[in-house]
Amino acid sequence: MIKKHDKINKKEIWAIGDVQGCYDQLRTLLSHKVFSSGENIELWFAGDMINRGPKSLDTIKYLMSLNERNVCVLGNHDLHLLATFAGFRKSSSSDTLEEILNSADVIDIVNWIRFRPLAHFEQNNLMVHAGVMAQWDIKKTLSLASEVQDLLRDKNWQHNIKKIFGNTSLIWDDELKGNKRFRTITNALTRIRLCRITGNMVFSIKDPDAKEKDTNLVPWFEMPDRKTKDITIIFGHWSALGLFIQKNLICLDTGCVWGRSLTAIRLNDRKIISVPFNIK
Ligand SMILES: [Mn+2]
Repeated sequence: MIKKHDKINKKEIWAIGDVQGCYDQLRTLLSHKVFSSGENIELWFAGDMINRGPKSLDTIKYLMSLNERNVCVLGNHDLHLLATFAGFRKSSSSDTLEEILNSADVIDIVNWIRFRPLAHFEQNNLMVHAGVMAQWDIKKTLSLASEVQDLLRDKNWQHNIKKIFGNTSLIWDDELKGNKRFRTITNALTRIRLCRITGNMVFSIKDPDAKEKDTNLVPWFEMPDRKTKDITIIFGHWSALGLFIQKNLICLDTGCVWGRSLTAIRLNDRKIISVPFNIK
């Protein structure tokens, strides 16, 4: 007889990097034989499911059609769609969100997106789109993520959304209140790459080797005394870093939307599969 916990332990979690509307590549990736065993497989998406790529509408509708066991955390581009829909942010020339905004299903899509989490934690794995602040332990990370999730899930979310956009404050302080607090949480979870050693987030630099030129700059995960060091953190957002795997860190943004590849990793054994942007 199979006990319930045996079944749970057999679960295979596959984490997938930034899709950004690369629907054909996603479907090709998921047609790999490793996904054919079906029901014990759970897919985790590291955010930025849409925008910049060619097929954001197909991508989001496909993700919405997946079983509820699958997990999508929100990235900056997903939040940008919500803010654009709410009229708070304008589309930029590089956006490819019009097909969603003009879709007859836009309300369902927006409502689905705004109920996704900003952080997901299970079996000592934390998935966020970008990163976490050094001072946050796992309990605090999840609790802060839920503060922003509550804003997005509220019936007044279209009013609330302006509270999460903006670059102040760039440094975490437990005493932050109101919009500064919400912005700092959102920026860390969905936009962080490099920090000053003082803890200030820096958004103008993407080069992972920037620390070679400026020793005050460090990737967020190399901040001293980071309180989540014992947890495996799965993230995307940093295509210049690319596939980056250490004992407790997995970056999965392999820049499919920039013509590179879409990557999935099985968390159980770290088997990797990937599909190039140019599918043969
Ligand atoms: Mn991103």
